[in-house]
Amino acid sequence: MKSKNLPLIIGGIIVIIAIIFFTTQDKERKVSTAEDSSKPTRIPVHNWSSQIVMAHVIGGIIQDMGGNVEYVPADSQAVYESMRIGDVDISHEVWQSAFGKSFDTARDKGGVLDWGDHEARSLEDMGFPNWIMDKDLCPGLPSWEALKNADCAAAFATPDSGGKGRWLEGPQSWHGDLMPQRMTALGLDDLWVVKFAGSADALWAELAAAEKEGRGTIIFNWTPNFTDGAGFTFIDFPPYTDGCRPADGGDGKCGSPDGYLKKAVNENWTKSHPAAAAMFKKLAFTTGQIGAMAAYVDVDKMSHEDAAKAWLSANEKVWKAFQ
Ligand code: TMO
Repeated sequence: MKSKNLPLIIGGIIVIIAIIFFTTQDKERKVSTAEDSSKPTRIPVHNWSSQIVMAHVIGGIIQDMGGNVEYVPADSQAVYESMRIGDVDISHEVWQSAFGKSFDTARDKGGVLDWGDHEARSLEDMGFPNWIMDKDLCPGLPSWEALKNADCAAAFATPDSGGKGRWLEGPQSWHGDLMPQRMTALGLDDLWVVKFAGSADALWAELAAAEKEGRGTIIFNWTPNFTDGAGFTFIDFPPYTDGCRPADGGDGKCGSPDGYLKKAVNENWTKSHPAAAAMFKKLAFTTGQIGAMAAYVDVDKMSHEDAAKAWLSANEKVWKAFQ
């Protein structure tokens, strides 16, 4: 009798051990997420595609963990002070060239923490589509010294540029007068003028228009972006060194840094939302991943929300590893 029941008893014990094992595993996972306040994590939204898509990607990851999120439209310079005083909780694309100074200021005042870098490095600078070199519109590019040539400048004139060559800068909210200052410092302003685009979309429209018209164009652009690998070259300016910019006391004769792409957080949020904070610290995207987020919008013309959903479903292994 006894020996007949033995397999049943052993089987029963195994099942009970398995149930205990899996329920405690599950509990452990839920407990860490349940530590987080149900207050929404406030994620800032700026005015370029990868940043907006990544906001929704991160929001989606936090929601998957059981958390709540809110998207807050924010100025891309003022956001660091907003984060410091707790009006937004995180910043997921701190670009060194454009925002390093504002980030440093907020961090040094206290209340903002450096939460680590993405895997991608960043560059934000003036450049041009490669067909301009194929057409030889400005011999000597990508060296900035090619811009000293009057024939080169003339090939980059537009109706609003007063006969000078035009640099189409991004919106002035990104880095103020950095490019006009650089143009003057390098002695290029007799031949060239800076105009500001109203939006990132205006930059991409300019690329298409210039190609159609067969005229030169120099625009502000950055990497990681959807233009990576699509035939865009950044101009080689004199190298960046710490302090070379007028805002930092320098003479302004320098290009942009080979920069970091950083994450930052409000310190109190890391205490109220420890599970989301641990995930966000681990989160680090590559150049290819960030370029793909932008391409869903700027190439495939998806909405930012749909782009984030598409990215999340195509890259589940990537983001599950951060949780
Ligand atoms: C901050 N940006 C990526 C537009 O240079």
